[in-house]
Amino acid sequence: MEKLKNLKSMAIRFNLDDGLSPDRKSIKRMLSAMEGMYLDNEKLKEMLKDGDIVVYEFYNMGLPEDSGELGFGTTILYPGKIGEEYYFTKGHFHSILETAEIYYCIKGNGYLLMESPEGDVELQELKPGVSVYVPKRYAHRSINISDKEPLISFFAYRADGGHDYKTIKTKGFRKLVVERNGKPELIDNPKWKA
Ligand code: PAN
Ligand code: ZN
Repeated sequence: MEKLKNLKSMAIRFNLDDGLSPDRKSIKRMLSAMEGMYLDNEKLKEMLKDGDIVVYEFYNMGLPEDSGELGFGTTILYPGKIGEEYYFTKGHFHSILETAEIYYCIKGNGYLLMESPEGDVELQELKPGVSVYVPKRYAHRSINISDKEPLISFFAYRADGGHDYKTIKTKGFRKLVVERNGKPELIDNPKWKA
């Protein structure tokens, strides 16, 4: 029994219906924190007049940021659109660019949009039971294309990878997923800055 103490294992519960954990507090990304990230920022501002809302929430287990550790948790991305753009997560590169990541979709429907600094774009559909491997060097963003269900995924990556949000915030992704004629479409981002 003594030895068990040193294993420092942990069991964290994530609810399969709502993606939330009763064991940890989630980080909530409000609509107000997404200012300037969607194409139609005027629409976002208009929506904010009716009050702030949670666009997505996710977990940070607070593990030491050591190369041997893993950061993991769920992301719950709620359904909605701003203009013709579906709700998405901010998206980021990892500070250690050579960091890969695993996503495993539990619920909902959407996409994982990925982009390398050289401009290679990858798009993978997320639906329950699908695991997506995000290669090292690729920025990544979740997009929820459902109009009613949250998109829930589990993720894991090296805990010292860090997050670089600045590049995406200032340049954006080269591509966007928008709804046209009731269907998702991948388009060039007219606001993308080289
Ligand atoms: C995920 C994301 C999470 C929230 O845990 O951090 O989905 O998205 P943003 O971080 O882009 O706001 C992950 O990819 N971690 O590395
Ligand atoms: Zn990541």
